[in-house]
Amino acid sequence: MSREELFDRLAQAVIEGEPEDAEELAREALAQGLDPLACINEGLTPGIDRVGELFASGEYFLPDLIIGGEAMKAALAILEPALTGDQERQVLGRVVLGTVEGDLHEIGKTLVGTMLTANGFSVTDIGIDRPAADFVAAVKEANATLVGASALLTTTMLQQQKIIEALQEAGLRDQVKVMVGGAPVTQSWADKIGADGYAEDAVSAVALARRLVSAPT
Ligand code: B1M
Repeated sequence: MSREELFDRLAQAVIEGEPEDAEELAREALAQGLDPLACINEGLTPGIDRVGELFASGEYFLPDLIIGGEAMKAALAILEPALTGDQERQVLGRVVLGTVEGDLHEIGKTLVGTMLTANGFSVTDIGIDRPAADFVAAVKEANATLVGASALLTTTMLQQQKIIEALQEAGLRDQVKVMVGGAPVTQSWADKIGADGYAEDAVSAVALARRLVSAPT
């Protein structure tokens, strides 16, 4: 199977909601020596974006969204360890990462965490649907230098602002840089709420995190 055909079939497995096919194709891609990040960016992501479009246009319903997400997760479970590798690295910074309160979307957040880990950050992933207080507690616990808040819904973006306010109230705002992301989030939103940075995707999240901790890019 050619590289393009494999990417196309990965996308199709997500669109059709076939976790087993997605997993098998991911294994095949790695066996062929394909770059796991390219499999994600050129196969899985166009697939899940198409699922989102079909949902938005009313052709897909919630179960389709769920099974599309499951298919993407099944393939990521195979591809992500290949991104991380197992070399020992110098820790560039300690990151507390989570999806904000009221928001159950985990795939993008987890991918950002994997990429940060793969690039030398120590990541405490506090999960999904996490209130601002949990971010604050995790910053204290991990003595973190960076906070990453993911939000996928226009209604939950507001929680990113709550996290910044909670860090201020806890006297921790000077200790940590805050980065925000997620499909509806923009640079102007990040500026408006006083975040230190916005990243559009997992690759730019790594570049941003490096910049925020002043590591060479
Ligand atoms: Co939901 N959902 N969903 N969903 N879902 C969206 C986000 C939506 C755009 C679909 C649509 O209508 N087209 C829409 C939001 C509309 C809006 O508010 N603007 C939507 C909706 C409406 C809903 C529900 C309300 C549906 C309902 O119940 N009626 C509901 C809400 C539940 C809740 O959270 N309270 C809901 C539920 C779900 C599922 C749980 C079923 C499922 C998630 C499964 C899971 O995560 N385990 C799901 C899915 C799969 C999607 C879509 C199709 C895909 C999201 C995804 O995983 N993308 C999504 C449409 C879309 O985005 N195309 C949609 C792949 C992932 C790699 O990308 O998460 O964008 P993404 O992350 C990227 C970047 O955004 C960035 O880097 C990542 C990697 O490149 N990034 C960061 C993300 N976080 C970052 C943090 C950073 C930096 C970068 O720094 C900290």
